[in-house]
Amino acid sequence: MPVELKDFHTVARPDWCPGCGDFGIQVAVKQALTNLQIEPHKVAYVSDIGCSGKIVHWVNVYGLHSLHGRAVPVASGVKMANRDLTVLVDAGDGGGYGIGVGHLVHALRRNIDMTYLIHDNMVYGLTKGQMTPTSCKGYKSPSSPFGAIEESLNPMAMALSLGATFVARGSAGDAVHLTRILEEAIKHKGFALVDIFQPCVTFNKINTYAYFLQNTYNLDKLEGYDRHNFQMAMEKALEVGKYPVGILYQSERPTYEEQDPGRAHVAAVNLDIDEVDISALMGKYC
Ligand SMILES: Cc1ncc(C[n+]2csc(CCOP(=O)(O)OP(=O)(O)O)c2C)c(N)n1
Ligand code: SF4
Repeated sequence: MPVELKDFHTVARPDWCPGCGDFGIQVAVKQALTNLQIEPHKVAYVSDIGCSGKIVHWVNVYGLHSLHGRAVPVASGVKMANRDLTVLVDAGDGGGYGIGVGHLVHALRRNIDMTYLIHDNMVYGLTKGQMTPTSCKGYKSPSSPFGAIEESLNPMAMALSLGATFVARGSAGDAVHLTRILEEAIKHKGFALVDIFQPCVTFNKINTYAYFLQNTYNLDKLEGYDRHNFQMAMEKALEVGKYPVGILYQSERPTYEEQDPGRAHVAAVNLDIDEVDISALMGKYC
């Protein structure tokens, strides 16, 4: 039976603030999975803590709401144990680029096959609007009342410099374009980072839907842009002024799991353990 959009709906309804950009991301995820005809039971969706993290409650697939900053290691374990699953991971910019940035660095190096969606609203949404690593310099918030002193993090350039094989940016306000990006990210063999501009309509009154509309342009419409050209991608990532949205970069490199010695073709979940004798091991502890 063909997979339909409604297969991904849940009975429970999201409790995000009306107008939150997370709605657009949720629609795009469901639509991308439908377009790719991936059955719900073949998807594992791991999330961080935050408003963004609640997404796994409202997409009808295997979901795991993990710890703040720790969604990537949990998802890595899922993929290593069952490589047949399509693994999606979601986090906010606080979880993904703040407390969890170390895990992102190593995930980029490892290139485990999964898609990492960062709901980049440039604030900590769930804890009421404090600045995050992607807040613009000068951004005033409860934790930066005189304006953010630090330069904001450039996740696109960071990912490229760490050997990323898929780097993209989308906008929650354009769910159609975001769906196309997510389809490519999910199909990509390796770690795909998709940063998504996601307006937090309650706490961020600067980086709004209108702001992102005015300050982005679509890379797909840029004549001559080659997403397989690292130099071009880095130039775009470092560009000052408007933000490019679309797939900045894609390349091929063996995944971590393919290179895992002895287990290159066997997921742990498929190992035949019936004949394994653990009595000697157990003897040590009895
Ligand atoms: C280890 C840990 N530190 C801090 C918190 C408190 N906390 C919960 S959500 C959150 C921030 C969420 O912001 P972000 O990751 O940007 O996601 P958003 O809510 O904006 O989607 C924080 C600091 C926590 N739950 N666990
Ligand atoms: S606080 Fe912001 S990010 Fe959280 S649900 Fe409301 S609008 Fe969305």
